[in-house]
Amino acid sequence: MEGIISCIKHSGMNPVYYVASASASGATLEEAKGIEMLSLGEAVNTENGIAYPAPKEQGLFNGGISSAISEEAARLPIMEPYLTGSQEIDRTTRAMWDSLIASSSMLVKKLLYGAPVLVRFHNDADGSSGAYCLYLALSELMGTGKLAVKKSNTVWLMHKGVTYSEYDAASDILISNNYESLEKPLLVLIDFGTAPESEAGIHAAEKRFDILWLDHHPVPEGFFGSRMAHYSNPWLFEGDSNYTAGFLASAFSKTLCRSDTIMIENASLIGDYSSYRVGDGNDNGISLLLDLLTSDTKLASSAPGNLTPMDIAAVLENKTRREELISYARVRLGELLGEAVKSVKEYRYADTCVYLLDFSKMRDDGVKYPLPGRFSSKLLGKLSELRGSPCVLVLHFDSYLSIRVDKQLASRVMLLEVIREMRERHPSDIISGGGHQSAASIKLSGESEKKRMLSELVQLIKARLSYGTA
Ligand SMILES: [Mn+2]
Repeated sequence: MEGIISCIKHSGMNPVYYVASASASGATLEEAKGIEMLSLGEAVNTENGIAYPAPKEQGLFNGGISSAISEEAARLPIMEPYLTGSQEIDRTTRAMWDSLIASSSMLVKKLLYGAPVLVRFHNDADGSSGAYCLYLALSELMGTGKLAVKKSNTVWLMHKGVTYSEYDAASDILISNNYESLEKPLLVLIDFGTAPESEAGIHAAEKRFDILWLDHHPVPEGFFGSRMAHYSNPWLFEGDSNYTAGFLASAFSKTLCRSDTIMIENASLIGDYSSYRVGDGNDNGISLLLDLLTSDTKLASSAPGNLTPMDIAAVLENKTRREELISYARVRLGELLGEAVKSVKEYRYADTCVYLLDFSKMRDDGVKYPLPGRFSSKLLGKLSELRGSPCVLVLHFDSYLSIRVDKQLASRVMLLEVIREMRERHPSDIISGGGHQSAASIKLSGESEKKRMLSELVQLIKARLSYGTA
């Protein structure tokens, strides 16, 4: 096969070469070893997985390959939007489709060049289900040969937190430095980052990467990301946070193939308490499982501290292990909820109630599940159920505060406004804060001011609850 070296991976003993070629049937990418050092852009012939420099007179030229790749990138995405039958979801999907197709073309191009693709996803049921849907689509595309890429350079990274920092950018650039690539590397972000605090990190990353960003967090006014070519967020397309990032990533993967991912989509909707979830709204087990695996990575992951879609696939495919982990998650969650209900402090206010919980006291060392944010959502549900009316929960765990407002009170307490006010008052005590209007978090710079901050936070929430009763 004649081709050109379009990417070189340097991380092992010997470099691995990625050879892009074009034939009558389209563009292809294969992996090869070299018997001598080859350079990026060099014309080669490959035979049995070995690449040899092409004779000078062969007359290969880049132009043919690059136009074959561009044609394929334009041809492969499925132009018909992925519809579910739910009017609200489908309206947003239709509005966003052209933009998803454009991003999909870019991804196909990167894959055909063998460029490194780093996928960072938020470490919860929503983010991980999004990464998993993308992984399934890529596996199917490559497995069926619809995309003639023998091996992609995709790296999956679980992301802890709601912003993309300069530190994250430095770490991603370091990973990408293992590769030399004709085509700019691609960074895919799923379910996090929509906050002004991500700006420095994203700008640093943009020097090295093209960025494909799928998020559903509320878009702040004047947000820099909205101007980026491949930033997709339902808030910009007649939707809101109910259209989860996991669902968005699933819809995005449907530009490439139409495998059935309804169960995973629903796990993302359940995980983020979306009003679009189907069924009785109870957990379908998969959402609980993803919460567990992303919290306690040692249960399933192949690399410490990280979890990949391949790790998730291994658990989902093993029925015994899957059931065992789901039931473990249920039992542990049930126990902690029972304990928490007894330990919360209660501040009654007008027709509602603000609860405060010190979660640090409740977690044994070593067991990370459930993480405080996920737990606070579940606890709010339990407390509202027991009280028989909607309420608010503030949970604190070391310097981390997690706030949850029952959706029925969402028009009275807009958490992103509460957090903005807190930050204006205490710019040096708060490192970061954000999320959704009814589910958000604050990271304090330390614990010395925690008590004061908690009481102010409760006061601010109470004040807002009172607007609605006036
Ligand atoms: Mn989400």
